[in-house]
Amino acid sequence: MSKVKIIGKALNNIPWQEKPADCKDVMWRHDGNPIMGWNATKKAARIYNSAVVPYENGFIGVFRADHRNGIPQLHVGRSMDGFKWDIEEEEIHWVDETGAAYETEYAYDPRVVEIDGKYYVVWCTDFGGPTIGLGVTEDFKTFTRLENSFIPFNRNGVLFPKKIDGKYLMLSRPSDSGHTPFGDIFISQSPDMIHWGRHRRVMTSGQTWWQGKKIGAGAVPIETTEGWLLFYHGVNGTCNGFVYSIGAAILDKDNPAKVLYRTKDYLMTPEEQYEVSGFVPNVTFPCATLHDEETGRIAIYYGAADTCLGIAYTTIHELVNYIKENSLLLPGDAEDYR
Ligand code: BMA
Repeated sequence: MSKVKIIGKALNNIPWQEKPADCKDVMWRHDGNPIMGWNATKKAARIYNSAVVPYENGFIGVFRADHRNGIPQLHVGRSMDGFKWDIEEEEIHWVDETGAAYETEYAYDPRVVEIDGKYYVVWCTDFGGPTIGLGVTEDFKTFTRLENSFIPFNRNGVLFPKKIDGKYLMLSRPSDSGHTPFGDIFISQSPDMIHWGRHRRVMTSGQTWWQGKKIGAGAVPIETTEGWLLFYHGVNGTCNGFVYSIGAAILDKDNPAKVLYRTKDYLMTPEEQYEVSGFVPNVTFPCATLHDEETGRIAIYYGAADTCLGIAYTTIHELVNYIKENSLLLPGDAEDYR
């Protein structure tokens, strides 16, 4: 079988640890997890569900920080090695396209993607209810808000890193205003990042219990020789609340509305102390990856128990083959992809 490859850039300084000899899984945890714990800055009680990208000689990111009033805001953080982060004390203050202040009451679960030298931030914003906010920065100092992508209620907006057929693509998960006991992953197209349409349902929740309640796109999809690799979260409803695990899917290269394969079983589920206990127990929530085209290494950044940040690792060839061999499509998947 030919080697599966990432289509992208080399990243020689990717945070990395080899798979432990006794590990039987396709994804393994960083042995220094969590990389960020309680009270990382004066304002921030908990930093988790955050997005990082390569920048200059190191890394930069937009971090979800729950302030001590309980309200989440977005903060910029910088790192040379991807493990130790310096988080700005002040949250991001947005301006609109005229330069006037344009803030929201809360902001959470950011994703960041570079498209043609600009960094787009997608997050869950307040717009008469939670929905997808979109903004852009070139220097991580001035952050400009663009039109909110969708009307309420929606969460887990994830932009693709390039246009396909001349269109920007965004995954999202229509929801309710609360903690949403349902949810499938949809995809929408836009010619200009303002007008979104041609919505299609990509993947459904249900059937396998770990993702029976709802699913949501996690990290920005990674382009590979086999299609788009998408890490996502799957939620199990239990007698004692939700459990958030990590799965992955491969979407068609030319039309990512069509899911080709998706993991029957989760890749990772809350097991470690910092994942099973915290502000919200039993959450592993992926929001970003770093990846290296040359070695095929992938580092996944995930929020743990809505309290801290962890890293997990995998490699592209092993993971994609695992997904293909252990795939189960659910009723409704790729039903209307056109
Ligand atoms: C979701 C979001 C996430 C959070 C998850 C688990 O609805 O609020 O930020 O990680 O619930 O609490």
